[in-house]
Formats: sequence, structure tokens, C-alpha cells
Amino acid sequence: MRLETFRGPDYATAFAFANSELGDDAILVWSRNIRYGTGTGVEVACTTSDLLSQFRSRVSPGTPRFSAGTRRSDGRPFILALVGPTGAGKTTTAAKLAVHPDAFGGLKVGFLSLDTYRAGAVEQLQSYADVAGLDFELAYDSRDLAGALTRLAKCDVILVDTPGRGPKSNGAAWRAMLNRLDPDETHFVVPATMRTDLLLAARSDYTSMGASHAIITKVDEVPLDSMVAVFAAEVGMPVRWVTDGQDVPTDLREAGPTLIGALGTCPAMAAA
Ligand SMILES: Nc1nc2c(ncn2[C@@H]2O[C@H](COP(=O)(O)OP(=O)(O)OP(=O)(O)O)[C@@H](O)[C@H]2O)c(=O)[nH]1
Ligand SMILES: [Mg+2]
Repeated sequence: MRLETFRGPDYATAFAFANSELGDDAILVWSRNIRYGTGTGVEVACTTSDLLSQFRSRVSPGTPRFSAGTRRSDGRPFILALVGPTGAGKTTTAAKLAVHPDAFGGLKVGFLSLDTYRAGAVEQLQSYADVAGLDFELAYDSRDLAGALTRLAKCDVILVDTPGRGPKSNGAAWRAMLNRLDPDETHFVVPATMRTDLLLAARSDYTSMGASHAIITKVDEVPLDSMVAVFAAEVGMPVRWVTDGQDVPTDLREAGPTLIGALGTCPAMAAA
């Protein structure tokens, strides 16, 4: 969603600028008071109804419908991989997705960890698996994959956890494994606190690895929901879930209600 900002000494003037630039269907997303000249003024961020509906559909991509025993035509479980920068929340989010009722809770979920690099990474996911009574497999290289998939074959969904290393770092082995797994969905896990320039660079790296969706984490660390919505617009990928805290599994939400609700939807002219 492209956002344009307009400034003026008052709302009427700022909205007049918005309407002349974006047309009569300019929609207010957020506004704030600013210094303007020697006094005070307002800044409004607006978009158009077309771009807003694109945003709405992007943050409501629909949950893939699974039922126990549902399989792809080749009989394989649905495979969802989590990729993203170090500390973004991949492992914690995998644990949430496995048991949260708004995600895969109720289905038979197994974990496959490709993160054999960081000390403690295996134990972190294994402990969630133990608590929830879920199958857990580990793969050090591509030769381990066939056995791991066989042992997880009775699962409906396999959640794949990966190391926090971008394509630029030395991680050819796990990227080769991810390629070999050919996940049904690969989610770019990205904290809402990330700087926009770094977000854009990371997004490009991870989409080149096959990321098809994004999960926005740490939205609880951003003061305003509207800022998260603007961040989601910058991410520019389908977003099915956001996370808003460290508690497993409770701090996971469907993205649509959180992000759409955060946007103002009043026509700029009407608000003026
Ligand atoms: N505030 C907040 N913290 C979170 C959230 N999700 C995860 N965390 C915390 O972020 C830290 C890193 O989480 P991990 O799940 O280990 O992140 P990771 O991406 O797996 O990290 P690496 O495997 O080292 O790359 C932990 O302290 C989590 O509790 C969230 O939604 N909000
Ligand atoms: Mg991790």
C-alpha cells in the first residue's frame, strides 16, 4: 500500500492537498500534529481505496484449510517453513503455530529443525515439542531429510525452523535443505521494530529464497497499531499472522483484524 503524506496548517488544507494528489477517494490512514512554519499544523497520511483494498486482501490471505488426514496429492504433510533474521522470533512463532487454535492447533503437527548452528537452538524447539507432546526431528544435512520426513509422515503439518542467517552469511547447507524440502509455504518472520531500509533488504534476500508470506512479530513493542499496519504495508507480502508477546501459544493473532482495524478508513474529504 503506497502512503502519501501531506502537511498543512489545518486538516482542511492538508486534505485538500491529498485530494488534489490522490483524487476524491483519498483515504486517511493516520494523522499527527506537527510544527508548521512558526506555529502548529497537521500531517496526514493517505492512500486510495484501490490500494487499501489490495492491503486488506493481503492481510487476509485465508488460513489454509486442513483437516486431520488431509494430504497433498503426493500424500506428503503440508510443510510450512519459517525464515528470517536472527532473533526475529522464528522458533517461538513455530511453537505458537503448532498449538494455537487460530493456526494449526487441533491438527497433528511435527517440528523439523534445520538450526543445528546456534548453541541451544535445538533444545529450545525440542522443549516446546516435549511440553506439547509433538514429534521433533533434526536435520544436519540433506542426507538426514528423507529419514526425518518418513518419521514425520503421519503429521498433517510439518513446521520447519531455520537458523537466523540471511542469504549473505555462510548457510549454504540449510538453504540447500530448504530447497530440497520445497515447502508449501515459506514465511518471512520479521519484527515490526525493524528499520524500513533493513526490512526491504531482508525481504529481497528471503523472497529470493522462496518466502511467499510474512509473519510480523513483536508488534507489542511498537507503540501504535497504525504504525504496525504501515509496516505491514511496507512488507508488501501476504500476512496471515502477527505475534504480540513472548507467551506461547497465546501471543499470536490473525493479521487481518489487527492490521485492518488499525487503519483509519474515513474519506479524507469527509473528515475535513
Ligand atoms: N516482545 C516480543 N518478543 C518476542 C515475540 N516473539 C518472540 N519474541 C522473543 O524474541 C526472542 C527471540 O525469539 P526466537 O524465537 O528465539 O527468535 P529466532 O528467530 O528463532 O532466533 P534465532 O534462532 O537465534 O535466529 C525471544 O526472547 C522471544 O521470546 C513477540 O511477538 N514479542
Ligand atoms: Mg530460532
